[in-house]
Amino acid sequence: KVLEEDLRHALAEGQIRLAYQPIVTPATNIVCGFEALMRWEHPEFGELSPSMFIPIAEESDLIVGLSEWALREACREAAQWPGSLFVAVNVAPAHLAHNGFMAGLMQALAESELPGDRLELEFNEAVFGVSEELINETFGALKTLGVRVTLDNFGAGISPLGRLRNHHFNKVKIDRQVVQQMASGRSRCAAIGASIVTLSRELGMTAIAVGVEARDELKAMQDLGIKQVQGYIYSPPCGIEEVIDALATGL
Ligand code: G
Ligand code: G
Ligand code: MN
Repeated sequence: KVLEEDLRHALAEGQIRLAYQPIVTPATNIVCGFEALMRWEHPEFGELSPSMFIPIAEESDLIVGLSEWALREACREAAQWPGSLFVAVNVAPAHLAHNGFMAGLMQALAESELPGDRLELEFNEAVFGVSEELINETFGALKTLGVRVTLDNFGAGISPLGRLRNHHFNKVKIDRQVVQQMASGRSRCAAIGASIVTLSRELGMTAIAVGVEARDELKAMQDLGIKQVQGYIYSPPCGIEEVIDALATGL
């Protein structure tokens, strides 16, 4: 409750910012985009992770405002990056289900002048709590803007395959736990990893691996033909200044 009260003022007080983690093509080591990850610099408790405060925001009325802010801020910052680098933004289900979602998104693109095809939206499995009709209608509108959609944390939970049949995600992000298990050399884990990659390909989705930390994990992902990798092996999430410096001096 104390945190909820603090969170209510955190945006206005400028305590919330976005960190960015590169997403890399492993064959060439070329960065193709960044995922925006929220950070809260709490005046008393220091830096708080979103895994701690996003659930608080979701239980209150704060999540839509935070999620809208993240989308606008990410578009604004990414518009300054060179070339075709994309930014991936996590979108809370309540934000997607909110009336003003598409209007806010179009405004974020218009005011930043970020081309739609440089924006990706990440949804975790909780998005399947939103009605099929609304998801499809919204995904259709996003597609006309060129905005891509990613299913986040795939393999971590129940992963309803029936819903994958009905919705057109452009990407699936393989969960860190699955990545670790895939590299463990256990055949049952490898089978699950391989089938996620096959399923993605058959459904026309790009598979991306997240949370890759070690060389053997990276090798396992490359052996499976995964074209995009995100994890500490390349870089942790960094502040925007560091990202801009790195983009200027070469990554
Ligand atoms: O960066 P970190 O590993 O601490 O993030 C923890 C979780 O918080 C991740 O699962 C991520 O999806 C989620 N998260 C990070 N930033 C945002 C955000 O801007 N919006 C939403 N809805 N979730 C976020
Ligand atoms: O939205 P999503 O759950 O995909 O967010 C990715 C989360 O994973 C972020 O909170 C980020 O800080 C975290 N992360 C990214 N790379 C690694 C990694 O290599 N190892 C671990 N432990 N966490 C990671
Ligand atoms: Mn994510």
